[in-house]
Amino acid sequence: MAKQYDVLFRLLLLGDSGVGKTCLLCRFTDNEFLPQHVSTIGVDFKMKTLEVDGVKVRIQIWDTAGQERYQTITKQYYRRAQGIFLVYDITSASSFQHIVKWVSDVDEYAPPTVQKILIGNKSDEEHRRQVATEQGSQLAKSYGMDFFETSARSTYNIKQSFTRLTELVLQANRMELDTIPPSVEDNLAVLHPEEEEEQEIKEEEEYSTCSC
Ligand SMILES: Nc1nc2c(ncn2[C@@H]2O[C@H](COP(=O)(O)OP(=O)(O)OP(=O)(O)O)[C@@H](O)[C@H]2O)c(=O)[nH]1
Ligand SMILES: [Mg+2]
Repeated sequence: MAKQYDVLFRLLLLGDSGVGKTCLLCRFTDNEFLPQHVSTIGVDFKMKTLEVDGVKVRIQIWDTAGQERYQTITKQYYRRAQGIFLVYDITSASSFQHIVKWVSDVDEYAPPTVQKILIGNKSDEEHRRQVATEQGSQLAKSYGMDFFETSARSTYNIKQSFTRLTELVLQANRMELDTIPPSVEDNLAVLHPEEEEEQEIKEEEEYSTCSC
């Protein structure tokens, strides 16, 4: 049967509890918004296929719990990520200050080639803003990352930010993809074979707790 995608990448959502990681993911994959905060337990994931630069990219997006007590579990997922969203909440100065700590965990546990972007979520809550857009863009610049303010509630910049991180991961892996001979069956997906993906999903499903 023809493969529905060319390549599979894993993206990870990190940031303090309550910044809106689960809502960003549910908005992107299912176009839904959850008004209540149901804390993620451990990790959860969702899949979506995007077409970027003519390549069909299947993305497996891992949503992690921001709560401290799950961090032993969530850190085990860093090493297999090719792209990471570092998320803070524009109405929470502490969630912004903690980005430094999230970045240092990523430096310690994720592969050095991992692509990162900074997200300031809840941009619809302008009246409660504690972090200026300029502060977010300066911090992103200091880390050499792209920066987006988003709103899972209004959908602002949701598709753009997921597409941008996917593009960055694709660019970072492009050389590897281009060196695979076109005659190889299912050529691009050879980087991350489907069998491996299915096996891993089975193993990982025991953690799946999505509430949307
Ligand atoms: N106004 C507004 N509220 C949002 C937005 N995104 C999320 N929220 C709200 O923020 C709260 C927390 O959202 P979650 O997505 O559950 O947060 P989380 O980062 O996944 O939290 P943990 O799973 O505990 O790490 C919920 O009440 C959401 O409705 C947004 O863009 N705008
Ligand atoms: Mg969550």
